[in-house]
Amino acid sequence: MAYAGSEAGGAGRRHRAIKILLAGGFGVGKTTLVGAVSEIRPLRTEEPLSAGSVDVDSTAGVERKTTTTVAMDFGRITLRNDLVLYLFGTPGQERFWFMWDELALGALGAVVLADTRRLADSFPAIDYFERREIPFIVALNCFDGARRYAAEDVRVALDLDPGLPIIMCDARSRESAKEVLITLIEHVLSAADEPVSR
Ligand SMILES: Nc1nc2c(ncn2[C@@H]2O[C@H](COP(=O)(O)OP(=O)(O)OP(=O)(O)O)[C@@H](O)[C@H]2O)c(=O)[nH]1
Ligand SMILES: [Mg+2]
Repeated sequence: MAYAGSEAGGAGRRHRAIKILLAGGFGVGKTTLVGAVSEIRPLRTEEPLSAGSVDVDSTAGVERKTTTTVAMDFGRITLRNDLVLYLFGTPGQERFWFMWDELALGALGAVVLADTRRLADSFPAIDYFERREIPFIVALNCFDGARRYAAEDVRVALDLDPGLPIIMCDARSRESAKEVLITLIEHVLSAADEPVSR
């Protein structure tokens, strides 16, 4: 499989394939977003929530949730006819985080999907990408009935840099999910333009 920045195709046609990660806390809508935006039937690794999980993983706000991702979600989207994104959704449950290092290999950037009702669940993902210097944006999945917060309030709560994009989205909507991915690509490109500070 082609990863970040790889190019394929001959005779003047250059195709760029970019690997993007989608991370965030348990049940924030990662699998939903990959399913909404992918033009291939997404690969999913859903398993029923076990009885043991009930005490560990809060389903507050997503009470109807019955399954969880145990390895990854995988989808693909063509942004332009020469630009293809491969989207890897990470598992949200803490006990599967050992998968993240595998999934992060070769990733050009990441989206941290967050639910404002459980904002603190985003910290491990934010911390992970900051430590590895993988560019990321934060997308707030606006669940029905959840209170809306201004992006700047979320920035303060999550202690995010001023230049880091924070956008609202609906993980169920293809157009909204696409906008999230375009915002990330623009952020990655603008970060690449910045002079390296020493
Ligand atoms: N109302 C509403 N429900 C949503 C939205 N996004 C996801 N859901 C629901 O929320 C639940 C959790 O979504 P998932 O996509 O499984 O979340 P996840 O982040 O992949 O969860 P894990 O892999 O277990 O961490 C599902 O029942 C979805 O149908 C949304 O934007 N609005
Ligand atoms: Mg999932």
